[in-house]
Amino acid sequence: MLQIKESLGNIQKSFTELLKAVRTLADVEVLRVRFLGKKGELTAVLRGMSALSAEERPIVGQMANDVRIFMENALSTASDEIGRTEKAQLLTAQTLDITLPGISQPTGSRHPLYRVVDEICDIFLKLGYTIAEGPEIENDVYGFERLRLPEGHPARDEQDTFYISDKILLRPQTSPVQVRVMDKTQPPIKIVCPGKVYRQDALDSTHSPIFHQIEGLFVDRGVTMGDLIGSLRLFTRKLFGEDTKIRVRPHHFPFTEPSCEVDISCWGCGGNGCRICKNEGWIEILGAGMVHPEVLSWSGIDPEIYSGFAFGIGIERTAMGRYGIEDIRLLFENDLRFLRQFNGL
Ligand code: 2NL
Repeated sequence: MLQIKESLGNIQKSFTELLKAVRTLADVEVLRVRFLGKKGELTAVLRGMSALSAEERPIVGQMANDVRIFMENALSTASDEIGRTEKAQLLTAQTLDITLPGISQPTGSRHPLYRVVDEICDIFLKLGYTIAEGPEIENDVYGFERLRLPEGHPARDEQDTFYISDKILLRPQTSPVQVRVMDKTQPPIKIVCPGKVYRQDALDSTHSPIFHQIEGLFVDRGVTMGDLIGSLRLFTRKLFGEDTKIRVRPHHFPFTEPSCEVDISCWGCGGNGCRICKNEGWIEILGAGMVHPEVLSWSGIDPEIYSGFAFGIGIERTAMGRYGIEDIRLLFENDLRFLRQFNGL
């Protein structure tokens, strides 16, 4: 029994000595295995207990248990401390300089054309219109025939577009979208149709073979030219400012009767004449008219019951006027030096 007591004392002593040299969690684990493991020193001593008498056994057992608890506590304290130090070292090693400049994300901005599209659509949405869209590739029925532009009609030249085949073409205006809506819906119909349209125009500072348009259509009982003019006056005031006046001139479109062109008082001089309006005092802004009764009836809408007005606004021209852009090509070249000027606008 004395010998076992001595062994236990030696184990505790050498354990305490070795514990002082422990630096890492791995060191702690090595000690744990060496002293408390299945093949460890304490286990070896306990095996020798079989030689003890029944009286001695519980005493030595108690002592061995005390040594075990001592070592377990010492090991867990050591690993806690090492854990804390290692974490602290890691935190000092991985310093983060929050004063370094960040990696900046270049911000984009809405293209000036779509800025104008959004503004115009917003105005009509507030007037109870909804937005309708449709295909840019059309057949000649919706592209021309249904708008009273039969083959050989002189106005087809003016609107000459790009043909994919004899009968398939790129739409020269967004009217086909409106015809498609009228085909499917009975009045009241109140829509605006924004989108890309195509014409066989050579590119220069004021012409582009691809451009943007918004057309509007209002069909209901008793819609008059007065409603058209009132709506357009309200719209132009919202878009160009409350002082804006409009001038309505007679015109001709095959799809409307009567038809008109609408000018607004010049935003540069208010009507007195300046460089912007070429001394006219007025700037042409859109075309409009009362939907031709044939166009209504071909969509299954009875022109004896219903009437409607329609209008079309060119977006490029509006954006150029609004932002003082003098060459239409700037709107399509996507030169960042140009587009960045609209950042934050
Ligand atoms: C322009 C101005 C316009 C329309 C578009 C239209 C649409 C249908 C029926 C009747 Cl479905 N009209 N749209 C009307 C007048 C003018 O656009 O200068 N166009 C060549």
